[in-house]
Amino acid sequence: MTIEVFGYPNSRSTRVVWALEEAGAAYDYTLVDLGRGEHRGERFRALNPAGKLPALRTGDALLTESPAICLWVAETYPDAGLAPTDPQGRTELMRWLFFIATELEQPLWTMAKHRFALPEKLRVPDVIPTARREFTMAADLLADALDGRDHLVGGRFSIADILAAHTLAWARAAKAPMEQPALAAYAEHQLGRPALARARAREQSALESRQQEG
Ligand SMILES: N[C@@H](CCC(=O)N[C@@H](CS)C(=O)NCC(=O)O)C(=O)O
Repeated sequence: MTIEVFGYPNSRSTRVVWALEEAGAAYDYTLVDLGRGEHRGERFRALNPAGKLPALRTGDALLTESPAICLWVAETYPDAGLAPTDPQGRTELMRWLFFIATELEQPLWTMAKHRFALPEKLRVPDVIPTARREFTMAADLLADALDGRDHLVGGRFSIADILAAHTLAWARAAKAPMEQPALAAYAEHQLGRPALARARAREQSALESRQQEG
């Protein structure tokens, strides 16, 4: 099976590359240079009309949406144990994947859009305090769930931890309020995994190769 990931360093593609590294999967990595707007170009849009990263191509299928792609990795490499298989564990896993995508990540994205990502005339700085408050509420809930636990689901590392830790790293970089001690300890622990270091190195080296090509 050939796997091709389309990504860019420090974007949501890191989640997918991290999951593939945890699974010990072989994959090709294609850099889509967000800085140069390649995601909006005809070539990438022919593959993913949404013009967003990450995307993963395998055979004839093109997969998008980072939580869904991570789930595909977990199910394609079951021996890696990246997702529970029992009904209750799967429901818990889905609960956290949806929670992270809709409750934890969205306020961060709203802050980013209204600080710098949207064209200036579309930014509404007044929404930022509300988004900060929403992020704090979601982070409190996550911190309560993690109090005294190293992992979100099933007492072991799973793709829920990949999504949560990656989002917390984003929150830290965005200086979002994150005062809950349980979150800092959890993020530190997950972000120190060797598979994440390999994922970051792979994405960074693709960017450097591209920069050398000019
Ligand atoms: N919900 C999507 C979000 C994808 C997304 O917004 N990706 C960003 C990079 S982290 C992107 O490609 N942005 C380009 C744009 O919106 O023009 C996912 O989780 O995969």
